[in-house]
Amino acid sequence: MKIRTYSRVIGGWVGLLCLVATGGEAMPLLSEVYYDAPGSDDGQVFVELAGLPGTSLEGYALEGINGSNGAAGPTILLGGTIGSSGLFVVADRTAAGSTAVVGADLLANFDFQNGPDSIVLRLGDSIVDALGYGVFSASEVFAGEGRPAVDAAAGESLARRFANLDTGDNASDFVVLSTPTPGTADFSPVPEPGTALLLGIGLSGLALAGADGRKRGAFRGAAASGPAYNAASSNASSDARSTRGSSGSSRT
Ligand SMILES: [Ca+2]
Ligand SMILES: [Ca+2]
Ligand SMILES: [Ca+2]
Repeated sequence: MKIRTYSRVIGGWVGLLCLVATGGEAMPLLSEVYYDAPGSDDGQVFVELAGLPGTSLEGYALEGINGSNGAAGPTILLGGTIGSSGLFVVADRTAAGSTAVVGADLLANFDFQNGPDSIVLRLGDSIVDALGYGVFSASEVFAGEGRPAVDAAAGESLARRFANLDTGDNASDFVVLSTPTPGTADFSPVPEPGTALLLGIGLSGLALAGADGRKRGAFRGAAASGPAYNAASSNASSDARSTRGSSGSSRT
């Protein structure tokens, strides 16, 4: 079972490598971001990365990009190694040095803004992955990929839809989770090339990802049942967020 799971992990990352071709090795990706807890965000919010177990995060950094003016910050310098789960959780710490985020791998003092804003994952000066969320006006700065993801409501997170797939379009790659899941993930099966879902989200690179016959790319061999993604919630949030986006960003 474990061997099979591992082969899935490797297979998934081989597919990803073909898709993103970032230069010789599979990079970690943003897996989930939780930037707006109900009420205060202090010690509540987190960013989850996904990558090959054993990947060192030395030299990587997470950085917010302010949607209203493009300013960078906060910047979190990463360290440590992605564990056997394939996930790594960076959690906000309180002034007292603790966090409410269960299973945090690294604590830092940060609070990414409620949208429209962006979060980037850098290796040195190179951007490895980026997620912009919310409704950006013409004068606001989108530093994500493709189209922005929706802006999750307070208490909800944005999570990558497919474990081994980064299409470069945040709106396609991220969905809203009604319940954030730091340290765990239940990725959707990657659809077959030519399916309605595939065509609907424009994942032209899927033929590469599925070329070895593996349809599922969960790092952790998660159960094949449907994910906990809340599509209804996502739609509702989309409606509410237009209003919020136009009122500007805030940190709480
Ligand atoms: Ca990406
Ligand atoms: Ca998660
Ligand atoms: Ca909040």
